[in-house]
Amino acid sequence: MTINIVGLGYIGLPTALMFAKSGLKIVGSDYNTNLVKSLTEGKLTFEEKGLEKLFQEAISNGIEFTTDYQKTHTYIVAVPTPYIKNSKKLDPKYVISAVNSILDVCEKGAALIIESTISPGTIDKYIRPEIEKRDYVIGEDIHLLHAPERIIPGNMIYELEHNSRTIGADSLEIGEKVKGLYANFCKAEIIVTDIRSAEMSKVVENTYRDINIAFANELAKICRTDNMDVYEIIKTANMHPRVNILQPGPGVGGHCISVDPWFLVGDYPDLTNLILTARKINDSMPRHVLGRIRDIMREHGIKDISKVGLYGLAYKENVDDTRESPTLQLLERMDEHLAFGVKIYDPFVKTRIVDHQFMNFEDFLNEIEILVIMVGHDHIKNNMELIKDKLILDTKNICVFDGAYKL
Ligand code: SAJ
Repeated sequence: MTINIVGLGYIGLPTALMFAKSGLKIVGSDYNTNLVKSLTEGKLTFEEKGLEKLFQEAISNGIEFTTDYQKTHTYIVAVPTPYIKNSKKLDPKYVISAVNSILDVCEKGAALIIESTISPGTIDKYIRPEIEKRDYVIGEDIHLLHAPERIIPGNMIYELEHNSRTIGADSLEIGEKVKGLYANFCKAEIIVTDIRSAEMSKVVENTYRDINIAFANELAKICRTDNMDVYEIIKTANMHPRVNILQPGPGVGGHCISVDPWFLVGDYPDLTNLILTARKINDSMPRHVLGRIRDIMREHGIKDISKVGLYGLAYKENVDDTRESPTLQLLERMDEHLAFGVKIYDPFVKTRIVDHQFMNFEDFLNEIEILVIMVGHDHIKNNMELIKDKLILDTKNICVFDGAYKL
């Protein structure tokens, strides 16, 4: 029996490879011809720890990549679910289109498993009607499931195997069958629940983290005004057995934590005061970093913004993913204020995506006086010697020597 994985991005590809490694017959489909071509030629499309090895194993097990959808019995949909900038609501267009393409070819009784993160109620509101339009009976002709992923970029392969997961299904029987499928590679607990609870719990998980980070960021601002060490305070508070405050930083990026809470705000605008405030605090952090850069420039009489270098374009450490990254958010703010010329470097980002981006670390350092650490890549942790003589704004608290400015 073939499993057709639809969408071969950050989630779909590693998931497809894990299934293939476990010995199942896997076909990965994506409408992006270049991506399919690259995978078919044995070239990965993004960097991730352990992915190359897993890719080779999956290839030996006969994984195939194509732009077509397969006629089969099991589909896993992992397409993007962006949000609409103004309304902050989820845009389900890619999921709807994938579901329709599947309905065109699937076998009777097929299981359609949606892994993409969706806002609570999306399946009832947008997916069921697409199926019913075709006079299919849900539960007989098609089985609908939601199995949200939980893996963190940078540690995806390990987490695919070791994180527990949730399967939302209309019927317990089908839910249990799909649980058996995932148990081929997932060694942790798999909980079967209803579809709405699965949708909601996924968004709640990421919102919880967003709120916790917002608290840390707010503490950082409070501590800044009265010259207290926020890291020391969080470390001390976390000694309490029931306290676990996350770390402040230059902002929250990525396609998950900075996006999912908006689904709740968009759908329940009158009920999401805390969630909205947390979002605003985290979105305000790039501006706070700008303020800190201005403080340091003033203190040292530096007037030329091109003497400032931002280290890190990715949204977090040791990944090449730049979606919603705090550095990009900061550059956007600077553009609004007509402040151009700041220099940028990220060892993971090998194509030029912004102005004044350097491809060589030492060239970058030679051009700047103030180094702003936006991302705590291992690369900079291993190169502390090279940056010692700079003025440093360390937004990630990774500098091992005294004298660096903090958030
Ligand atoms: N961040 C902080 N302080 C912290 C931790 C993170 O400022 O203490 C920032 C990071 O620098 C980054 C952003 O938050 O900009 C998000 O990074 P992350 O590592 O916390 O999370 P993601 O977006 O890479 O992955 C999250 C995970 N969700 C949770 O931890 C609840 C992951 O398990 C999900 O699978 C993923 O979202 C997703 O796909 O939804």
